[in-house]
Amino acid sequence: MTNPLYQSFFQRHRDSEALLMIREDGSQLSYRKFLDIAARFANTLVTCGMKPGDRVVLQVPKSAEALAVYAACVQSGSVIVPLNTGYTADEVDYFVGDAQPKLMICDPKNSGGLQSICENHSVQLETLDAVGEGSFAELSAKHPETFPTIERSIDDLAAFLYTSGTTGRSKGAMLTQVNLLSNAKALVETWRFTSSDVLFHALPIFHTHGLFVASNVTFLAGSSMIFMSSFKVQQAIDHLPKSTTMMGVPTFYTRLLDDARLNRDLVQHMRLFISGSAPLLSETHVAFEERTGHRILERYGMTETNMITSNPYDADRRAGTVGHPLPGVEVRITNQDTAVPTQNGEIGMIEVKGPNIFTGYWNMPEKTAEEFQEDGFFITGDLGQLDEAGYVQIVGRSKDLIISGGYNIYPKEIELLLDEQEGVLESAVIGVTHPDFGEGVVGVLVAKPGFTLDTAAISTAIYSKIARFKQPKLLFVLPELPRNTMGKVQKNVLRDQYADVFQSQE
Ligand code: MLC
Ligand code: AMP
Repeated sequence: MTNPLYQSFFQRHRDSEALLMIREDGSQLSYRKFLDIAARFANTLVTCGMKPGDRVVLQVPKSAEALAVYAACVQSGSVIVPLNTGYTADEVDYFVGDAQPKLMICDPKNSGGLQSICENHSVQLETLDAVGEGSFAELSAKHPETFPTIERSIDDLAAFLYTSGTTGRSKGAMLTQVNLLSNAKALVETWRFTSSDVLFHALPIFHTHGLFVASNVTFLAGSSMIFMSSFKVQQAIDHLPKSTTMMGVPTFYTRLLDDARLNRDLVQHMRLFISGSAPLLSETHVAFEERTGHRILERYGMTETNMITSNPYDADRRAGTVGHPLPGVEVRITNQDTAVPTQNGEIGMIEVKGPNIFTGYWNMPEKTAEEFQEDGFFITGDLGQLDEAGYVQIVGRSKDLIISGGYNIYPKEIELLLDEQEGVLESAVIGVTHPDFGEGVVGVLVAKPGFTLDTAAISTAIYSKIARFKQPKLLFVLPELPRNTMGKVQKNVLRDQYADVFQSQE
């Protein structure tokens, strides 16, 4: 039997009584017990009719059992499609229709709303709640704790992760075993993870950061996790003294800095703090070091590429940079117009190649082709430059993207929805500096002739349509949108105009 991902992450620990995780309620779970659950789940997936390569959509609260569904998918050759728990039924309808899974597992709280959607798509619906109970767990109870691991090759699919796009339609990034395995190996090596590490894990497990970066590194190194359902400062204060590492988005770090209890004593047991998914402000980097003595290690990645660069473990961790390419990963900066590699620190497009890069967007070969150069480099849509020591600096984005608290929000999707509202002629959605989330979403509306817009009514109207985190935190009405001579909306003018709206709310 070969199944490289299962062998590397799980098989090695199959009979190990070593600690995999401490849950939020303080209970402990060994690798062996976790893999017993995963094996029962793998049997359940098979009895639900799942064959290797079939998709299972997972939209459940974070729990050890939710993570065991991932392990079960790896063992049974199923492709996991994790979804943000904030997505509404309308959004889930699109993902289920697009991914064409055999099975969806959801939070029991949402099953009423999702039942008809799943029926329409001929998808079986089961449930799993925040403590790992639900119809899926019940089905698994009758199955054995062993499962004959399904043979998979390194190029077989392991996961689809949906990522929005400039057109507003989400795309399923297809990730293979080698994408995940090569990246986990590079990260364990670069960040020196060992079985002695204890990771404070407070990230969601439906995105690359919490599911792949944090969990895969743990599995590969045989480390342990303190596994929290979400990030809360009080829990970080309670658990950092028992941890050795933490991974977070910049909001985790700014929230910690806002608490006077964060000091050197609290984190003296810590070995490494890692930040990613959104830009870490230099001032956060500096303030964190002053308060704790730790220099945060910033890294850079993307759903389609896994992790691309990292600041060094031993050498200088430079604030405002994302470090060097990971082992086995090639990065180049190219001119935006000519696509020729830039010289002497010139700003250009960040392009990347390596075993970490996804195989394409599900059912979207044209979209996939658009994002690769002919020589196989993937165009990230981020703009960057190299400093004199070869550190990559991200200086902007060529894609119209807002990153709020580490979540990506594509303005087009929100604009399409705002434009549908009664009396709205057109809209523009921008991200401006937000003290907690880094960037916050602002919507700017223009009324149709003869209409007066009620922004509160519009907020209410879109409430159940899209995930809360994507919804504009503020809406403004203008007589018209600023446009350049080509007629293109000048979002930079709007960003300047509304630059301080969240600051002034504090
Ligand atoms: C929550 N809210 C947000 C938000 N998170 N709004 C904007 N941006 C966000 N990120 C809103 C909720 O809808 C709610 O609104 C209110 O804020 C409070 O919700 P909450 O659930 O209590 O929020 P909180 O627990 O404080 O969550 C904030 C957070 C969380 C920063 C801890 O968003 C988080 O864990 N982010 C991490 C995202 C992540 O893992 N990204 C990795 C992507 S992978 P209301 O109005 O309803 O009250 C990737 C690749 C890579 O990017 O390189 O890693
Ligand atoms: P996602 O599509 O959710 O995977 O988000 C990927 C995007 O997050 C990248 O293309 C970057 O724009 C951004 N990103 C990730 N890490 C960093 C970082 N350390 N600094 C700045 N931006 C980042």
